[in-house]
Amino acid sequence: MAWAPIHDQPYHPVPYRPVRVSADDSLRTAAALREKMDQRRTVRAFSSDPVPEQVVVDAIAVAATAPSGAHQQPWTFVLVTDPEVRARIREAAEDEERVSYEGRLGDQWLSALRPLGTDMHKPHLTDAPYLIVVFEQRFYLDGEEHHKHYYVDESVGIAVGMLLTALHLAGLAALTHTPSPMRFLSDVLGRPRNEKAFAVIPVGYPAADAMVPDLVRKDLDQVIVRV
Ligand code: IYR
Repeated sequence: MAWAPIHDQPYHPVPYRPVRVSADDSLRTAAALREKMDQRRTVRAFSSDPVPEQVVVDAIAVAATAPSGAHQQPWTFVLVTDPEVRARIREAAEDEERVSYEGRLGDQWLSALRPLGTDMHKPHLTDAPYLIVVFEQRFYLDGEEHHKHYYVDESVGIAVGMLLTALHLAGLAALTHTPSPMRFLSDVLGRPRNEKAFAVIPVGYPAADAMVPDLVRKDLDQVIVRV
């Protein structure tokens, strides 16, 4: 069945009968995934080595399976490869970041960022072979008619999480970059007025000399509360 806007569609249930996975297989799969995902790191230094585009397209396809408010799938993934467009994005992002790092962020925010070693320079925006610019669709635009989308941030956040997972499992590195403000992305990429930039995700292989901060994840007993 082809996609159509979901508003005004009737409820049409169909059977869902996935094969039951044995407890042993579940345990094995979950433990392996846990170990693999614990190796994911946010990378800020990318190699310009080429990456098969289909890997990135498949990862975006994974993201687009995310659950969403009222199944409205309120996302657009702009896959940017054009070096000129990437250069324009970098220039505009660095202009904003300069203002941020030179005062807009404030002392508390700057000290929160210190362990990450970030600054106003964003070479990843031109070094990584792909930028995925994620836009959230605040509403559906049908001619002049607006249809509000629900739980847009939650939906797009889940989709981005799935995107980062898929990219990592496919052997690629990524960075969740949120230049602020992000308005310039709509202008540079010519996006319609129902869309708002959510994140810029450079994707590629890490640079051969990539370094990451020595960060420690919380223990599980700090993040799980059993009731
Ligand atoms: N957007 C800025 C600052 C920044 C903010 C947070 I919160 C981070 O986790 C990392 C960076 C930048 O990209 O440098």
